[in-house]
Amino acid sequence: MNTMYELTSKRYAELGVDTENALKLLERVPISIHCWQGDDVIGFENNDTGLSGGIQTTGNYPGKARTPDELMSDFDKACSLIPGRKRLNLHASYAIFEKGQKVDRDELEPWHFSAWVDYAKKRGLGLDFNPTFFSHPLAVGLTLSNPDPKIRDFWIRHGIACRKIAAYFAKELGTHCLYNLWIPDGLKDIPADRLSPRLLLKDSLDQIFAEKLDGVIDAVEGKVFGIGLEAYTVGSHEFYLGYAASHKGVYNLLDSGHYHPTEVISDKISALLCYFDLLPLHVSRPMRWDSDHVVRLDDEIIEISKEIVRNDALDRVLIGLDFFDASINRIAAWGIGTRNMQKGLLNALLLPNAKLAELQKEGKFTELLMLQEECKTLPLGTVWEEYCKRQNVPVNEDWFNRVIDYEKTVLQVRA
Ligand code: RNT
Ligand code: ZN
Repeated sequence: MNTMYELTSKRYAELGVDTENALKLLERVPISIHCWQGDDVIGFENNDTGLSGGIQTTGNYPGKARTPDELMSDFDKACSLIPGRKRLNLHASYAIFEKGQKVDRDELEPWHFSAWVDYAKKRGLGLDFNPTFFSHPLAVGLTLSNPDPKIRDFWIRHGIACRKIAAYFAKELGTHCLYNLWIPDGLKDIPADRLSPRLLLKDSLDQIFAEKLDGVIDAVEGKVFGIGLEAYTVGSHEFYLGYAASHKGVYNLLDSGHYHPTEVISDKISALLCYFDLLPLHVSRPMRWDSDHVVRLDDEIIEISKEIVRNDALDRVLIGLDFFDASINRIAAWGIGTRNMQKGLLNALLLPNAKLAELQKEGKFTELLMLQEECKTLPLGTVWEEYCKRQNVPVNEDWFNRVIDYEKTVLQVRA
């Protein structure tokens, strides 16, 4: 008797799609999962500043991670529910200090992250890294664009220190480390001078990126606005695109929450692939603003995934996630968001992409519309279940029971 999967494979074969090949490709794609969903972007510094920089978590679901051990254990739990290759994306604010030790951001050193390297090594995870230019007493206004040289230099030193940490990750783990720089710099109300802060930022970046470091892939992340910074963002899209285009080895990261509400990053992927060999992403879900909701398998994730797959860019697009919802179980949030990213990719891998492109080229738009729509009801779920089974992770909604068990035995005890 044929299994569901075998029958499904035959159905896809009728369209010229090889499900085995799709599964083989999918299992090679690493997804960089952000540590900060686990603790609402708080980190381990205890500096009482709270989350700042125009980003916000809302909600107070019990059981968030409060210590490195808790965050590591929660991340392990999440990973056990997620198939395929994973990387871990850290922020500088997750440095692990010895008891009583206080190290400011400009003095961070690789060994403050050695526990993370041990953790990653044991699990075969690559690490990505972000300097943290928010939630700090010197990050009340501008950071890398601050006219006060003392403050700007502090943040330049932080940026440089973090690149060295990124290089240490790459060396220790034998895989690249994406160093992504995002700053909150901006103004609440209409500026009198938009140029000067940008020139200062440009100079700061030149200092931070001056040294070539093996294994480090540098990126800059622009955005349109943040809460309390509605009028002006120093690191805007045009600013960073220009910076990346004119500085070899620096890439422009696209965050799907950082554009106007009807503007999407799926359309930008092919545009940037014309000029850059690599394209880092922060996949998120904005709702009316950069709200960082958990990624759903929605139209935009499906479209982003298609752009990666059909442009043959699985090795060129560095997929990272960036969402933080504090109103739901955080391990489930990781699980739902990451599995959805992978389902999006699988969907794209199972489309007759060459055939669809041919129809466009030949101007057969009626047939193109028909086939695109027919493809939407192909049995993607059966192939996804087969993938989860082969990857030894729970196949269907049963994975949630494991989250609930963990909530009862571990998270609730934290309250
Ligand atoms: C903020 C950016 C940035 C942060 C993380 C925590 O708007 O998206 O990537 O979300 O660095
Ligand atoms: Zn982001």
